[in-house]
Amino acid sequence: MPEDSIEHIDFKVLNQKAISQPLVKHIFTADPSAHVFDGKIYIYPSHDIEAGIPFDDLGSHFAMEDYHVLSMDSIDSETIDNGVALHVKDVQWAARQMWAPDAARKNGKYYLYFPAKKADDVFQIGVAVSDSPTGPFVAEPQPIEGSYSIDPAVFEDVDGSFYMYFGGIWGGQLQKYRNNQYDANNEEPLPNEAALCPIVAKLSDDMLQFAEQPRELKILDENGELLLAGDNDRRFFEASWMHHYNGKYYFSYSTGDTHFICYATGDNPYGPFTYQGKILNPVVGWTSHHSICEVEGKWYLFYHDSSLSEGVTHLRSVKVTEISYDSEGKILTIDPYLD
Ligand code: FUB
Repeated sequence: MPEDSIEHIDFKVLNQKAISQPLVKHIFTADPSAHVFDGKIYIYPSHDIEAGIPFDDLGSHFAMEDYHVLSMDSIDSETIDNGVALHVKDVQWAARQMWAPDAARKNGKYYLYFPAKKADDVFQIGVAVSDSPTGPFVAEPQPIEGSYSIDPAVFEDVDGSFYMYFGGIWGGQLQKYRNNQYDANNEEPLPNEAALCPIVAKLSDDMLQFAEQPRELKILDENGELLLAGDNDRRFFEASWMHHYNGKYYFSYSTGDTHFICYATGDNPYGPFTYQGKILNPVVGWTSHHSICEVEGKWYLFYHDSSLSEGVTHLRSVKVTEISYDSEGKILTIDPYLD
C-alpha cells in the first residue's frame, strides 16, 4: 500500500455506475470475510478509520483499532452492524493496526482470527473466542505461536479439519520471512525468481494454535512452473481465501499493485494450485480484498471499494455481488463498474 495510492484513483471510474452499493454507510468497512452460520450471513470486516497517519509504503495509514461484525438475514436484506466485537485495547499482545480478520465456528464456539502489529512493529496473528457469531470476543493472551504476517483466512475442509491461509507482501511483511524465520534483511525475490507464496497451516483441534509447521502454498502457471515475482498481474500479494466448489479447491487472492482478485485451483487444501484467471477487475482505491461464500445455492463475492469515500484508499466499503462459474468450473471475471 504505497504512496501511489492516491494516483491509482481513477476519477472517471467514480462517475461510472458501480454494480453494487455499500452494505453499510455509517462506518467504513473493508476486507469482508463472509460465512453462513445457521442460515444467516455474517461478515467479518476490517473497520476503517481516519487516524490522521500519513501515507507510507508500509500501510501505516491503515490504523484500524477494532472489529465490528455485520449480519444479514438473507442476501437482499438490510445489513446490521452488531457493534464492537473486539478492540485492540483488549488484546494484551497487540499494539496497533487490526487488519483483515476471518472467523470460524466449531462445536458451538466462534473464533475470530486477526492480524495486528505488536509493540515491536512486527505483525502476528491472534485468535479471540466467543459463544456468539457477533461477539464480543475474548482474545487469547498471546498470538498464535509460529504465526506471522497478515490476512488470515480459515477454511473448513469437507472432513471437518480447519486450515489457516495467511501472508501478504510489502506492508504485510511476508518478504521478511523464509522457511518461517524472520530476518529484517530479507526482501522480495528478484523479478525473474519465483514469487513468494501464501502460507498454510492446519489448525489444532482446539482452534487456538497451529497443528503443524506452516508451509508454502505453491501457485503454478500453465506450464507447471511457480509464478515469478515479476509477474505482477498474477503473483500472490495478499488477501488469501479458500473455497470448495464441485470437488475442487479454489484459492483466491489479491495481486496488490496490479489490483486484481485472481484464483488458482487444486486438488487438496495444500495444493499445488494452478493459476486460472481473474475474478474481479480493479476497484476504486488501492487495495482489493474479498471472500467467496455460498448462500442458498448461489455463490457470492464479498469485496470492497473506496467509492463512498470518493477514493480515499484507507476508507473503504464492503459490497457483495453474485459470481458465476462456466461448465468447466471457471469463474467469470467481474467488472465492478458499468460503462
Ligand atoms: O485492511 C488492511 C489491509 O489492506 C489488509 O490486510 C489487506 O488485505 C488490504 O486490504
